[in-house]
Parts: sequence; structure tokens; C-alpha cells
Amino acid sequence: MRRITLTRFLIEAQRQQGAQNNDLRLLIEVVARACKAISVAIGKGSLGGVLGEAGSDNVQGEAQKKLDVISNEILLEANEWGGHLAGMASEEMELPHAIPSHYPRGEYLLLFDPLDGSSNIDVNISVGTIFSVLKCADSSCDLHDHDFMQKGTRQVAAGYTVYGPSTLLVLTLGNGVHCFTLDRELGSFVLTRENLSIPADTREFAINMSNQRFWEKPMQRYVNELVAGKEGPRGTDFNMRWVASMVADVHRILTRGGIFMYPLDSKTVAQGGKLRLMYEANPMAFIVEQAGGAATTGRERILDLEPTGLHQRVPVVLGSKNEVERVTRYHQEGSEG
Ligand code: FDP
Repeated sequence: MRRITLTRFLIEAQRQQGAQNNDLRLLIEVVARACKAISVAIGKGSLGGVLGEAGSDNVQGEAQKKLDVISNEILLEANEWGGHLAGMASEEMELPHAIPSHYPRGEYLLLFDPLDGSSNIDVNISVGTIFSVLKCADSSCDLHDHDFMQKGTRQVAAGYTVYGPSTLLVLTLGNGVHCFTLDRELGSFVLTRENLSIPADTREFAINMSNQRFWEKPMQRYVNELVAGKEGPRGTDFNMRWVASMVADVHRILTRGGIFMYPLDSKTVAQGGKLRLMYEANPMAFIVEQAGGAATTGRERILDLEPTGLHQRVPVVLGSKNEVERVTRYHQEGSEG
């Protein structure tokens, strides 16, 4: 079997596009290398002394796990010195992280959620890293939040890793979505699925049902119809899955279809939703659209949102196109009625 490593894949993609962007290739390789180190730390579990609380809160006021802090540091350290970045921003840091002045600066911006689903880490359930790559309009001056606050359509690359039974890297450079599996013995990511495609129809949905009473009416209507199954207006039974790690739930959707929803609810409405736009919703929306799916807030396309804050939160509805369109239609009908 022909083994295509991530490096070979990136070089060949670069050649096909006729572009010589070595910095973008270096960036993706460095992120992938950092994710290998995170995968090793997670894999050690209790033996590595990495489980449990760090004893601090992040910018969102959420308790940080030791592995949140470790993963953040691994990504920062790996990406600082290569000369490919103008700066980084992370869920775990209130302010952007500038490249130290003794290193060269490049034209890219890297945003990441270093350990998504971290409430699952202590129970040995899949977690992941999500990242988004943008270009910096002006890499010569000091970085501010607004340098990162670009629409999702301006992403040049996005990806996530899943640290599960195997470690996977799912990547888009704006030309389809491709999946690499970490060969743990050789330490390299190997292409295992090309051009992932999300079926337009599905009978599987993912949502935290315990929030049902807090949702808006259009979401109540949509989920009630799914739960009513064969006897309801949809005339068919639906199945539900909720891992509570966005990376794992989204990866299932990229593998076999489905719809993932973290809608607006009365508990999170004041902050705009639960999930973060810049390093969760935008990269996942880019990936999902590149695989033929759709991603909205229930009202608007996620990639078209004009960011209002580096750590902004938004409602998220993504996955199989026909279901996402139905949810969005119910919201539009709801606001008309
Ligand atoms: P976590 O807080 O554990 O990092 O990013 C937020 C997130 O996980 C998503 O990965 C996940 O889909 C969601 O929150 C889980 O939310 P619930 O706790 O409401 O189930």
C-alpha cells in the first residue's frame, strides 16, 4: 500500500496548486507535531500525572484542567520560533500571544482550542484540538484582538485532531477535507481518508437534551419532531448521540453524517451561546462546508459572521445539509410568526 504521510501530502498539494507557500506547510506540520506531543501526554493518563484540575480558571471563567494548560503550552512553544506566524490566540489566554521579538515573524495567525471537550479527559473519553489559520493584514506592528477578528470565510486552513482509540488529524486547506491517522510507532500522520463527504440526509442528531426547556421555540419544534419518530411529522425514527466533545461529535458526522447542535438557550443567551466562534465554530464550519455539509447559527451562515470579540460565543448548528437547512428554516419561520 502507498503510504502518504502528511508531509508528502502537503508537498504534493502545494505542487498541484502551483503555489510555493512553504510557510503554510511548515505551520501545518508544526501544529501536527505539537498535536503528537499532546497525544502522548493524554495517552499517559494517570501514569503521567496529567489528569485533574490545574487549580486555575481560563478567560471564560471555566476551571482549567492540567491538560488544558499543558496542551496550550505545547502549541505555543512549538509555533513560536519557526518564523511562519505573526501571532497566536487561544481559548486558554485572554490576550493574543505575540511572537517573541528575537524570532522572525511570518504572515499567518493561528487560533486554537488546545483541548476541546476537556471535561471528558478524566473519564478517558475522546478529546481533541481545534485550530484555524488566518492571514495577518499587517504583521509588522503590534498584534491586537482585531487582527484575529476576521470572518470565517477568510480562513486559509482549519483542522482538528481527535485523541481517541486512534489519534486522527482532519484537515482542510480549502480544497476538500482529508483525514490522517497517527502511526504511533513511526510517529507520522498517514493519509487514511481523502475527500470526506457528509451525506445531505441523516437520521442521527447530537444535542445536549438536558437543556431542552431552555431552548427557543424553533429548536423545541425541530427536536420534538425528531423525537416523535415514525408517529410524528417526519414519519421516521431518529437516533441520538452526544459525546459532549465537539471534536468527537463532529468527527462522527464527517464519518457517517448527522447534525450537531449547540443552540441558543436562556442560560447562555446573555453571552451569545456556548461555543466559541474564532477557534471552535469557524474552523468546524469551514471543515463541514468543505465536506459538503452546512453550518449556521440557526439564523445565519457561521462563516459569514462578522466577529465582535476574540472569545465571542455563538450558537452552532452543523452537519448534514438538509437537516441544517430545516433547522435554519424553522428559525426564520419562527421570527416571521
Ligand atoms: P468542554 O466544555 O468540555 O470543552 O467546547 C465546549 C464543549 O466541551 C464542547 O466540546 C462540547 O460539545 C460541549 O462543550 C459540551 O457541552 P455540555 O457540557 O453542555 O454537554
